Amino acid sequence: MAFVLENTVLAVLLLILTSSVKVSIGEVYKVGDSAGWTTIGNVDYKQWSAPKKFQIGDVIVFEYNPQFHNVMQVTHAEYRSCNASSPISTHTTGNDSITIDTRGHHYFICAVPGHCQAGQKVDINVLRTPSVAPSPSASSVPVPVPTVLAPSPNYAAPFSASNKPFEKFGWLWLVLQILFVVY
Ligand SMILES: *[C@@H]1O[C@H](CO)[C@@H](O)[C@H](O)[C@H]1NC(C)=O
Ligand SMILES: *[C@@H]1O[C@H](CO)[C@@H](O)[C@H](O)[C@H]1NC(C)=O
Ligand SMILES: [Cu+2]
Repeated sequence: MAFVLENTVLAVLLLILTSSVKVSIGEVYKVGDSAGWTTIGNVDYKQWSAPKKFQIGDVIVFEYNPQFHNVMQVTHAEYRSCNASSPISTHTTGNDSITIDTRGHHYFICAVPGHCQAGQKVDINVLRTPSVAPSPSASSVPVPVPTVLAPSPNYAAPFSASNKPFEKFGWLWLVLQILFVVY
């Protein structure tokens, strides 16, 4: 019995470890995939974003011809009404990488007249991460990874250090919960 228990703990720990590693690396999402950010071809950006599990630290890339389009982050009401009169932020390079660093909805529209109305608008919704402990910021900051994806080590380092005990405690808590359910 003890042997089985130990194996279960190990398996669960491994599972949680691998899943949390996956969570901590920011994914890069190109809006519209190969179509990019456009009004051509009636790209359904709702359909594009709906199945995606966006996480904090993910990078959203808008690729477009800056002569014809732009990117503005707006509020929900402005997103719905395609109102670009007071954007939260404006991006105009044609190759804009936006790192998502808060939970919830992030609404983006093209402010060129008619484009948002034609469907050039997207909602990036970051849900709660299911595999990490319920601490205020533990899951939110990507652990610095030695790849080009690591967004800013300077910012991430102090956080990940201070969150270590929290994360460990979270795993332990999860394991105990699972064991409690199993036995
Ligand atoms: C657009 O949004 C701004 C700021 O939110 C608001 O003052 C303005 O009335 C809105 N315009 C329209 C046409 O809804
Ligand atoms: C956009 O920028 C990324 C790096 O941030 C680069 O890899 C990519 O080739 C660029 N795309 C275009 C069309 O310039
Ligand atoms: Cu446009």
